[in-house]
Amino acid sequence: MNHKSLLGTAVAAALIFGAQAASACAISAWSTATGLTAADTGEPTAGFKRYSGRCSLKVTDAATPRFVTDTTPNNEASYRVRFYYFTGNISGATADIFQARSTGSANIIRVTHDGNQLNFSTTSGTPVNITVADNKYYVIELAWAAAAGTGSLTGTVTGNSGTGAAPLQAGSIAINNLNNAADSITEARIGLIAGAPTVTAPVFFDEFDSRRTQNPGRLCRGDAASPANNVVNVFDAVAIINDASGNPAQLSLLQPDVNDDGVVSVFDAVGAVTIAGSAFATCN
Ligand SMILES: [Ca+2]
Ligand SMILES: [Ca+2]
Ligand SMILES: [Ca+2]
Repeated sequence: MNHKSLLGTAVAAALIFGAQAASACAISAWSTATGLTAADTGEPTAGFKRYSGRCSLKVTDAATPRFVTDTTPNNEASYRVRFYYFTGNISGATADIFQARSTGSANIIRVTHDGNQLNFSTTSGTPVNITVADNKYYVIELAWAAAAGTGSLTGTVTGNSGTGAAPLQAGSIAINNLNNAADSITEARIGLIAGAPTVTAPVFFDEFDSRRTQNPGRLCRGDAASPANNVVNVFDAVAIINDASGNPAQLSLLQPDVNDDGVVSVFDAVGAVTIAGSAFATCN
């Protein structure tokens, strides 16, 4: 997938880590991998913490760079991205967990994690810190644009939502009025890309989606019963209980981890029931 034509206004460049069926997890949707192989993807039954579907990407150490790259972007002046990040437990140094780069290998968008905070920056403007907890899933949503005086990097970090109905926003990014018309994006990377923190508990990545002009949006939290209907009801709670049973045949192919702790348990089913009785029972 080295061609550069997929990223359209309405076409998702969704790069998952495996088919949504009982097949092996993979990184083959990505253009290249550095320090990672298919063995770094896997299912919950093998201890992999996924947000959606059966598979996710695990990074267990940062001694050498470990990341996957999407070279689909083609000198984009507008770029929207969403991915799910499980924070693990890292310390001692700051790691780049996301980079969107130019043809000259400059970081146009950079996201780092030091074990306590995510830091969001672009080529100018004031970087933004957002505090995150260890061992929780967060969805990072970013929108970037190049322009003379009106360029911007905006976005949100949402996660560690517990079993309450409302998803919790950890923070937002609003870096505006940038003179960045010369910037463009030609590749994106996720992983522990640079920096060498101590990784006491691994980090995970899931459900990367990037587009030119549309926000990919978040997946429907708690919508766990196939087929996806963007509605959370008792059938989803049942699917979560089935997932929690540990039977590989009963794994949810959707989003059973309501409380964003990386494992599926009865607490997630309780959360789904709470969502079902709330204004969040229907996702947009
Ligand atoms: Ca997944
Ligand atoms: Ca549902
Ligand atoms: Ca959970």
